[in-house]
Order: sequence, then C-alpha cells, then structure tokens
Amino acid sequence: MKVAVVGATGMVGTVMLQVLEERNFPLDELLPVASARSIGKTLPFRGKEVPVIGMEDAISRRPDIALFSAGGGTSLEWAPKFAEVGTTVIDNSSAWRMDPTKKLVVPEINADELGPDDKIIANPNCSTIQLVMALYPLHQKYKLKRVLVSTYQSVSGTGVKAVKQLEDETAGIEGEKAYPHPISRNALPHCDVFEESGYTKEEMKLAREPQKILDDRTFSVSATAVRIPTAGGHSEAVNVEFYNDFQLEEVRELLEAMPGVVVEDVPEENRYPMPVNAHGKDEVFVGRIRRDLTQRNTLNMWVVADNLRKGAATNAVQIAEYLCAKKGILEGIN
Ligand code: A2P
Ligand code: 11C
Repeated sequence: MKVAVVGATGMVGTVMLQVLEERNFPLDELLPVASARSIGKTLPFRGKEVPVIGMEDAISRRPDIALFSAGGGTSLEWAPKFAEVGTTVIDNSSAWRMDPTKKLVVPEINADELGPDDKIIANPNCSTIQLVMALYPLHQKYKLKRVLVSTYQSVSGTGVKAVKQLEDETAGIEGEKAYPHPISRNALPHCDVFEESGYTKEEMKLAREPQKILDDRTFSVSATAVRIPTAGGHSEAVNVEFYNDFQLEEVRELLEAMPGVVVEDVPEENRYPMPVNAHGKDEVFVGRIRRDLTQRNTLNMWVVADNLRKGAATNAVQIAEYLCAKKGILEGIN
C-alpha cells in the first residue's frame, strides 16, 4: 500500500502523518507531498526522515490513496489528476463536499456508501464532523427536526498564521495578523468569509453538510460560528429539537454507545468537555446534556473535539482504513 499525503508540511498534513504512524496504518510507502517550496525537505515518519516530493512526481508513482489537505484550489486542480491514474483521493478541503457526485463521509455514520467508483471522497468540515457524531445516534432514535448550533472555534482551524497571532498577542509581541481584529481576550463572530446572505461560509457548511452526511433533508441547521482564543479544539453549544420525545437517560446511553463519542457529564464534580482536554484526542466529547425547559422534545448539549484530529486528519485516515478493510473498493471491485 502506497499512501501520499498532499500538504504534508501543513497544519493538518503534519497531524495526518502522526495519525498514520500512531494507528500503524498498513502502508509500505509514504509519499509526503507539498509545494515546490518544500521539495528537498524531509519529514519524520516511523523513525526515518522521508523526503518531500512535488505533485507530478507523486502522480507518476501512482499511490493507492492520497490524503489531501493543501487548500481547496489545489484539490480542485490536482485531485482529478491523481484519480485519473487510479489513486483514491480523500480530500479535506471544502472543494468537493457539496458536489452531488462525491460522497461526504464520516466513517462511523456513512462509510458504507463508498464503492469502487468513488475516486474522490470528501472529508467534512471540522465543526460539522463533531456535530454529526453527536447528532447521529439521536437522529436514528428520535428524528431531528431543527438544530441550533453556536460554535467556539480554535485558532488552529484558521492555520499557522492565526496560531502565531494568538501567541504573539498573548506574549505582547507585534506580529502578522490572520484576523481583522485582536483574537486574544476576544471573540470574533466571524469564521471563514461572509456570504451575501449575512452568514459566513463556515455557518453554511454547518447548515448543509449534516443533511448530506445523514442523507436527510427533512431537518434544518442554523449556525453562528465564533472564533475564540483557544488552540486545542472546537466547542459547540447545540440545541436540538426532535420530532419525537426522549428520556435523558436513554439519550446518554445512545451517545455512550456511539463509537468515537465519549460522554463526559458530571456537573456536580465540574466535569464537562473542554478543548484543553480534547486536544490531541481522537474522540468527540459530549456533556451538559439536559432538556430544554422552554420547548417540547428539545435537548441542549455541549460538544468538543480536536479540530485537527477527528475534525480533519483522524477522520480522513479512518476513511482510508475503511478502504483498506474493503480492499475491493480500491481495486475497483464491488
Ligand atoms: P508548503 O509547505 O510547501 O507551502 P496549511 O494547511 O498549514 O496552510 O498548509 C498547506 C499545505 O499545502 C502545505 O503543506 C503546503 O506546502 C501545501 N500546498 C499549498 N499549495 C500547494 C500546491 N500548489 N501544491 C502542493 N502543495 C501545496
Ligand atoms: C475553521 N472549519 O475552523 C474551519 C477550518 O472548510 O475545511 C477548515 C475549513 C474547511 O475555521
């Protein structure tokens, strides 16, 4: 098995290499790929230094799988070229997510949609992944009607420049700015760019991607996405109205039974999910589970995950693991 990581020198790419190594992914050859600027550099993997190569070089080596995290433009241009030589691309950018011909996959939920014709597979947005991981088991039982989500997003979701802005501001150093305002001691109701509707692109990802992943257009999601001065993970306050009523105890049991979800909900001991604890972990943490006292069939909860892990690298590697387990898909057989 030959695996390329496109964008291997970037924020998510770095975590992809770590996750592939930690999970002992069954690969014989790793091809780290980046822009021309990085060719000649080496990256550590399984105790060795592996040289970074360029796109053309990687395509000529026909990897079985390419994990892409090098920006939407790069994916639009290059993913089809990998697919043409038979590589299955798992793309972490927003380029292909809402393309009706591409699958948008969270393995615990809908990997069984994948088949040998899926040569470009989309990884959902980080804030979507943790949201649907918590919604899915509840949707199966009570059926979602409407979701209101407010996010508290880590600067690592914006990239290296934003992490540096927060570090500089915390240390009192003047430096480059990723945001139009200070992020230290602040909260910016502004993730990604604004659309004509008044919503940001991040908010619209949260509105649209869950319907596609859960293959259901009968529920709606309304979002406000906020950037806060944390680095380790995204948090979400989630208000969910169902068509059917629920028992809180059963809600907890359903969440506990969901693979990849950890319920952390002991308020009397001050235990609830927080980004400092989720940082570096692969699970989605759910707490503050309680009934909304103002409306029927409605629940409140708090959902936290490491946006670079389950929100990006880990989810992509899990898709790759699924493809390896169903090897026929990679070989073009159903
Ligand atoms: P490089 O480090 O050579 O610029 P981030 O997500 O942290 O912004 O990182 C983006 C990643 O995508 C980096 O690894 C970057 O490589 C890579 N990248 C950006 N543009 C291209 C491109 N045109 N071809 C290949 N890799 C690219
Ligand atoms: C953020 N969700 O935290 C973004 C980062 O569509 O893949 C990832 C952007 C994307 O701002």
